[in-house]
Amino acid sequence: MAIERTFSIIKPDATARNVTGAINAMIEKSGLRIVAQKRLRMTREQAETFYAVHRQRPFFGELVEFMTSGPVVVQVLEGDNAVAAYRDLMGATDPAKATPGTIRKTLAKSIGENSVHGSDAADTADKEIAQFFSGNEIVG
Ligand code: 3AN
Repeated sequence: MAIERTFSIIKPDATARNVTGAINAMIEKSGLRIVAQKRLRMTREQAETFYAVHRQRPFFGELVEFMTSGPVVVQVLEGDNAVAAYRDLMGATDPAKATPGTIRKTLAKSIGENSVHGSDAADTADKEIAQFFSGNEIVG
Protein backbone atom coordinates (compact mmCIF):
# COMPACT_ATOMS: atom_id res chain seq x y z
CA MET A 1 0.00 0.00 0.00
CA ALA A 2 1.10 3.55 -0.69
CA ILE A 3 2.16 5.84 2.15
CA GLU A 4 0.19 9.02 1.61
CA ARG A 5 -0.59 12.28 3.39
CA THR A 6 -3.97 13.88 3.95
CA PHE A 7 -5.14 17.15 5.45
CA SER A 8 -7.42 17.20 8.49
CA ILE A 9 -9.26 19.94 10.39
CA ILE A 10 -10.70 19.47 13.86
CA LYS A 11 -13.55 21.97 13.57
CA PRO A 12 -14.84 24.63 16.04
CA ASP A 13 -17.67 22.46 17.40
CA ALA A 14 -15.08 19.87 18.46
CA THR A 15 -12.53 22.29 19.95
CA ALA A 16 -15.41 23.97 21.88
CA ARG A 17 -16.30 20.61 23.44
CA ASN A 18 -12.63 19.90 24.30
CA VAL A 19 -12.48 16.67 22.26
CA THR A 20 -9.27 17.38 20.28
CA GLY A 21 -7.48 14.67 22.26
CA ALA A 22 -10.35 12.20 21.85
CA ILE A 23 -10.24 12.71 18.07
CA ASN A 24 -6.45 12.42 18.00
CA ALA A 25 -6.70 9.15 19.94
CA MET A 26 -9.12 7.78 17.31
CA ILE A 27 -6.77 8.93 14.52
CA GLU A 28 -3.75 7.25 16.13
CA LYS A 29 -5.67 4.09 16.99
CA SER A 30 -6.60 3.77 13.30
CA GLY A 31 -2.89 3.63 12.41
CA LEU A 32 -2.59 7.14 10.93
CA ARG A 33 0.27 9.33 12.24
CA ILE A 34 -0.15 13.04 13.04
CA VAL A 35 2.98 14.47 11.35
CA ALA A 36 2.01 18.16 11.67
CA GLN A 37 -0.52 19.96 13.83
CA LYS A 38 -1.40 23.50 14.91
CA ARG A 39 -4.32 25.29 16.54
CA LEU A 40 -5.44 28.56 14.98
CA ARG A 41 -8.46 30.76 14.36
CA MET A 42 -9.21 30.86 10.63
CA THR A 43 -9.73 34.26 9.07
CA ARG A 44 -12.73 34.77 6.80
CA GLU A 45 -10.34 34.93 3.84
CA GLN A 46 -8.68 31.62 4.78
CA ALA A 47 -12.07 29.90 5.15
CA GLU A 48 -13.39 31.30 1.85
CA THR A 49 -10.24 30.18 0.04
CA PHE A 50 -10.33 26.75 1.67
CA TYR A 51 -14.00 26.15 0.76
CA ALA A 52 -13.93 27.96 -2.62
CA VAL A 53 -15.24 24.81 -4.35
CA HIS A 54 -18.46 25.18 -2.30
CA ARG A 55 -18.92 28.90 -3.10
CA GLN A 56 -22.16 28.32 -5.06
CA ARG A 57 -23.68 25.95 -2.50
CA PRO A 58 -26.57 27.34 -0.39
CA PHE A 59 -24.70 26.58 2.86
CA PHE A 60 -21.47 28.43 1.90
CA GLY A 61 -22.10 31.51 4.09
CA GLU A 62 -23.07 29.36 7.05
CA LEU A 63 -19.99 27.17 6.52
CA VAL A 64 -17.60 30.15 6.51
CA GLU A 65 -19.31 31.62 9.60
CA PHE A 66 -18.97 28.33 11.42
CA MET A 67 -15.34 27.67 10.45
CA THR A 68 -14.32 31.14 11.67
CA SER A 69 -16.44 30.99 14.86
CA GLY A 70 -13.72 29.47 17.07
CA PRO A 71 -10.39 27.68 17.11
CA VAL A 72 -9.62 24.82 14.76
CA VAL A 73 -6.74 22.35 14.76
CA VAL A 74 -5.22 21.80 11.32
CA GLN A 75 -3.24 18.61 10.81
CA VAL A 76 -1.31 16.53 8.32
CA LEU A 77 -1.94 12.80 8.69
CA GLU A 78 0.32 10.16 7.18
CA GLY A 79 -0.23 6.46 6.54
CA ASP A 80 -1.29 3.75 4.12
CA ASN A 81 -3.86 5.23 1.74
CA ALA A 82 -4.30 8.09 4.20
CA VAL A 83 -6.92 9.99 2.17
CA ALA A 84 -9.38 7.08 1.99
CA ALA A 85 -8.42 5.75 5.42
CA TYR A 86 -9.23 9.08 7.11
CA ARG A 87 -12.51 9.49 5.23
CA ASP A 88 -13.50 6.02 6.44
CA LEU A 89 -12.58 7.01 9.99
CA MET A 90 -14.52 10.33 9.75
CA GLY A 91 -17.74 8.70 8.51
CA ALA A 92 -20.51 10.22 6.41
CA THR A 93 -20.93 14.02 6.17
CA ASP A 94 -24.23 13.72 8.08
CA PRO A 95 -23.40 12.22 11.51
CA ALA A 96 -26.86 10.62 11.64
CA LYS A 97 -25.89 8.55 8.58
CA ALA A 98 -22.35 7.76 9.70
CA THR A 99 -21.24 4.22 10.59
CA PRO A 100 -20.88 3.39 14.31
CA GLY A 101 -17.31 3.81 15.53
CA THR A 102 -16.54 6.71 13.16
CA ILE A 103 -15.52 10.13 14.48
CA ARG A 104 -18.68 11.82 13.22
CA LYS A 105 -21.03 9.14 14.59
CA THR A 106 -19.25 9.23 17.94
CA LEU A 107 -18.74 12.98 18.37
CA ALA A 108 -20.38 15.20 15.73
CA LYS A 109 -23.58 17.18 16.23
CA SER A 110 -25.04 17.88 12.78
CA ILE A 111 -24.31 17.95 9.04
CA GLY A 112 -22.94 21.50 9.36
CA GLU A 113 -21.13 21.07 12.68
CA ASN A 114 -19.58 17.72 11.87
CA SER A 115 -16.36 17.96 13.92
CA VAL A 116 -13.77 17.05 11.26
CA HIS A 117 -12.68 17.70 7.70
CA GLY A 118 -10.56 15.35 5.59
CA SER A 119 -9.32 15.82 2.03
CA ASP A 120 -11.37 14.08 -0.67
CA ALA A 121 -8.42 13.16 -2.97
CA ALA A 122 -4.62 13.14 -3.02
CA ASP A 123 -4.31 16.25 -5.21
CA THR A 124 -6.76 18.15 -2.98
CA ALA A 125 -4.73 17.04 0.04
CA ASP A 126 -1.56 18.54 -1.46
CA LYS A 127 -3.30 21.90 -2.03
CA GLU A 128 -4.96 21.95 1.39
CA ILE A 129 -1.71 21.05 3.19
CA ALA A 130 0.12 23.82 1.29
CA GLN A 131 -2.48 26.40 2.39
CA PHE A 132 -1.64 25.85 6.07
CA PHE A 133 1.83 24.29 6.38
CA SER A 134 5.30 24.94 5.02
CA GLY A 135 7.52 21.96 4.30
CA ASN A 136 9.66 22.18 7.42
CA GLU A 137 6.56 22.14 9.67
CA ILE A 138 5.75 18.58 8.55
CA VAL A 139 7.95 15.98 10.17
CA GLY A 140 7.19 12.34 9.46
P1 3AN B 1 -17.28 16.21 3.57
O1 3AN B 1 -16.77 17.14 4.65
O2 3AN B 1 -17.88 14.95 4.13
O3 3AN B 1 -16.28 15.97 2.48
P2 3AN B 1 -18.66 18.05 1.73
O4 3AN B 1 -17.35 18.26 1.03
O5 3AN B 1 -19.85 17.67 0.92
O6 3AN B 1 -18.52 16.96 2.90
O7 3AN B 1 -19.05 19.36 2.51
C1 3AN B 1 -18.08 20.20 3.08
C2 3AN B 1 -18.59 20.75 4.38
O8 3AN B 1 -19.71 21.57 4.14
C3 3AN B 1 -19.08 19.67 5.35
N1 3AN B 1 -18.04 19.10 6.15
C4 3AN B 1 -20.08 20.44 6.19
O9 3AN B 1 -19.43 21.15 7.24
C5 3AN B 1 -20.65 21.43 5.20
N2 3AN B 1 -21.91 20.97 4.65
C6 3AN B 1 -22.10 20.02 3.71
N3 3AN B 1 -23.40 19.85 3.44
C7 3AN B 1 -24.05 20.73 4.24
C8 3AN B 1 -25.42 21.06 4.44
N4 3AN B 1 -26.38 20.44 3.76
N5 3AN B 1 -25.71 22.03 5.34
C9 3AN B 1 -24.75 22.67 6.03
N6 3AN B 1 -23.42 22.41 5.87
C10 3AN B 1 -23.09 21.45 5.01
